[in-house]
Amino acid sequence: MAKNEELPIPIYDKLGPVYGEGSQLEEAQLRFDNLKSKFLQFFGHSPQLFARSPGRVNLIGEHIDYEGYSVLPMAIRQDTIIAIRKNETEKVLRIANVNDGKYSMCTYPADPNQELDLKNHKWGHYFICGYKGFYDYAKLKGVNVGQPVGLDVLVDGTVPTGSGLSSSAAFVCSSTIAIMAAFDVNFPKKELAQVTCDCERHIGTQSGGMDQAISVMAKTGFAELIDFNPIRATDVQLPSGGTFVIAHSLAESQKAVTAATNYNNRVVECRLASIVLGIKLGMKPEEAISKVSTLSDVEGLCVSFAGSRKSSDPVLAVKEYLKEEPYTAEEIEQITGQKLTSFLGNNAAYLDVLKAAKQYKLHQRAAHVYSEAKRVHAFKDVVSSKLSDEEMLKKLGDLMNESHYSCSVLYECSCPELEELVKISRDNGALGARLTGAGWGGCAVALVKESIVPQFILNLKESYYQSRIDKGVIKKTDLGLYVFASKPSSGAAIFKF
Ligand code: NG1
Ligand code: MG
Repeated sequence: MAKNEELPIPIYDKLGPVYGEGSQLEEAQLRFDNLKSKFLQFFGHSPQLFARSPGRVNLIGEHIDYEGYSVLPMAIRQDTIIAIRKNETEKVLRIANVNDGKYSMCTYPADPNQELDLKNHKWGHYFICGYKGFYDYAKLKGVNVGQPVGLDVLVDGTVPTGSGLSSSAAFVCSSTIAIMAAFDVNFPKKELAQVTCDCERHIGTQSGGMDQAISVMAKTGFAELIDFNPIRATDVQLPSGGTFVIAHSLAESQKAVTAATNYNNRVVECRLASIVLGIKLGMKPEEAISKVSTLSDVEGLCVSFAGSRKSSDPVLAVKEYLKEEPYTAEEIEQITGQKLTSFLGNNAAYLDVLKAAKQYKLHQRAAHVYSEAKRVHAFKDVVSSKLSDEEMLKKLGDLMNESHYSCSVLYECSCPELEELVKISRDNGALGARLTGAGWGGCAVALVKESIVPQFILNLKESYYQSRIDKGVIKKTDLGLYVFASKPSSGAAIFKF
């Protein structure tokens, strides 16, 4: 039997295989009916087909995908659904949203070579990422898709934006898949995972491939261990008796807008840390600059002699070779013998980081990445061990807490709201709780004993959300959108009916 990642995106003629049964299926049916009738209203004809791709919650392995390390997310039920139709008469891309009060229609030329105006961020840009990605890949594979035609597109997303649940990947993946299906093409999942990861970078964030990989490859009932280079997904069966509760801090992290000081800044710090570490571990500066791009690239060189005992633990090498005080650009340039702009300057996003940064915390960022990479494998090992479910859950919770500490203290990607939410979660019986996704706002994920989940959610409502409802930050009736328990859901799909 072909492996999951080798298979193409499944094509269904009904919703059941993805949305199950009962109220969930009914809800999905209503959404698709609404999408179909609104499409007709907007564009005057019916859609050709539909595509969906889910958001995800990352259980452990934060900010390490772009460093080449494995991560462990699961897909959630919230997703982006897209209706699409080729339009041979009008050569434009018309991208509309069912929520047209918040997201008004965007139009773009039907030109796969267009550049996105990043200074003028529009929600439709994410669709164009998929559009460019599809054409680039079709060309690479020698698939003839003819002259560009117009596309009519209607989007309905239920993944909360700026929440660390990857609404962006749900949108980019469903877009790419809808376009691909509209051209009657279907690529294997692992190729799509790579294409969508690469093309989302057109938005400016220099992200890793976790979100797209899980969105494309997820399977109902499983979290997935995602490896990179090459992309691979291994099913992870979570122990019974535990549930993951996702809670939004209500601080929205606008990653596309704050990239230069937050997300991309950390990508650059890791890049610099890997080069400096490579040099300290014996590489020639020119060699390190040309060959090393991630911390995983230099892990093999990491030998340290702390306490006169030889060790190949990269965390110890960081302690020995990277100073704790932040580095200035000049200090790094002295070590590398080159201007930072000369080896990072060909990437506009990196250039923005260099302009904004005053110093670089190489020790802390590298310490986080190497220790977090170990925690991912520890998590996987616990799940596959012979421990009782109860013991497993306790250990998984501990690992999640350690991960949060590292994100918060070493990677500095938390924020006061997330700290409060994580503390409240633990105070109310969570076995572990941590920020999830990029951070600087967005959601926390807590591992909670199944038996106390309803009470846990009630307590969170009381201690975290009530004051925010009173202040009018959110509506009481919307609470279910901000705090919910989640089971591992399925990956991307195409619907033709
Ligand atoms: P979020 O913020 O959840 O979309 C981002 C990156 C991931 C990963 C995490 C941090 C994008 C599209 N995704 O996720 O690749 O690096 O942060 O672990 O930016
Ligand atoms: Mg995202």
